[in-house]
Amino acid sequence: MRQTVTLTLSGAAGQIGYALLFRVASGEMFGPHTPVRVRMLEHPRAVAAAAGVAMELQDAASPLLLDVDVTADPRIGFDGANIAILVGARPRTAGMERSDLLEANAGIFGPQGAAINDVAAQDIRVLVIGNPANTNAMIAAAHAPDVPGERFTALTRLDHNRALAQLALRTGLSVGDISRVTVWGNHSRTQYPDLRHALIADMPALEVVDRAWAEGPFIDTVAARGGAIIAARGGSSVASTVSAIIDHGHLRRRGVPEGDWTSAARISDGSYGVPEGLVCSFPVISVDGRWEIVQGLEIDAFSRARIDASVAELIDERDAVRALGLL
Ligand code: NAX
Repeated sequence: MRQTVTLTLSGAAGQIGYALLFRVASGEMFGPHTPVRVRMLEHPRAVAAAAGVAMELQDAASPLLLDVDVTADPRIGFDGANIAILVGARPRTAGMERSDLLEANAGIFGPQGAAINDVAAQDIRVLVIGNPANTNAMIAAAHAPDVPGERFTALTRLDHNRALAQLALRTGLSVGDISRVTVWGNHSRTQYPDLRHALIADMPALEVVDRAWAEGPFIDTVAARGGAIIAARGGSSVASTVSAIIDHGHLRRRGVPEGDWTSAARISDGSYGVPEGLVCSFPVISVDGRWEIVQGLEIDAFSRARIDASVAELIDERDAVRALGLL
């Protein structure tokens, strides 16, 4: 048996939490030999539901599951956490202004960041799923001054996987033949799935698929995929999100295959002209468990405009949170 992992999952009674926890119990998340302690963090109104999920998790009778706790208190929930997956967020409801949404989420992610700072394990890694994921990750990081900023990421591997899937469907090849796809920017409709550096069966992607498709329908389909799934199944992506969370974790711990990279939103160090401090999706590789931005990619005028448009949205979100005095 390897060292144990303490996983704190916020929003654990929700759809993603319900799907994710059983893949943790089966060993898919941390491997078949890693015992896991699960801390379920929920809003007080959903603690009873979370307790029901905890009962089911116990009934999975997994030898990997050391123990399962449920709490509404972030200071208890993040105590000793090695991995925090922050799914619980305030969704936008009818009539809600964007500033109300940002304020409500800052009220969740600020205190959670502060609790992570004070009580999590030294090696804590934080992955934010709850939307607006990039800005929520930025807020959490800002409230955890003792935790290195690069430990906070927001999930864009789902967008990356969606881009791989579209390219595989278009070419009739396998996703295993595709590398070096990048998703830049915000996890929102402004994101930029970029094929400029992608390879398909070792050929430049833009020599395999036509440029007009890569610059139009491809981007639109990937960026609108979440909405298309809601329209088709009457609910947001759940199982594919969980797969992407697992991919993100595996790629960080085991490393990205040689010559490839993945996408993750992490705090910008100014790379590619993205203002420092914004949490932006970049091409990344994992070096000793740290996400490092792939450097030196050529950015042409088309890419520049697309990246800038998504970064402008991130700046807007940051400024709105600042104006509310929450950052
Ligand atoms: P659900 O509404 O099923 O679950 C959310 C859970 O969070 C609920 O159980 C709720 O009680 C809990 N919660 C609310 N406030 C909380 C707080 N302060 N502390 C702890 N828990 C709290 O939503 P679900 O389908 O699980 O999705 C959750 C979030 O993921 C949403 O914000 C959604 O927008 C986001 N997504 C992000 C994706 C990404 O790629 N980054 C893709 C999928 C998903 O849409």
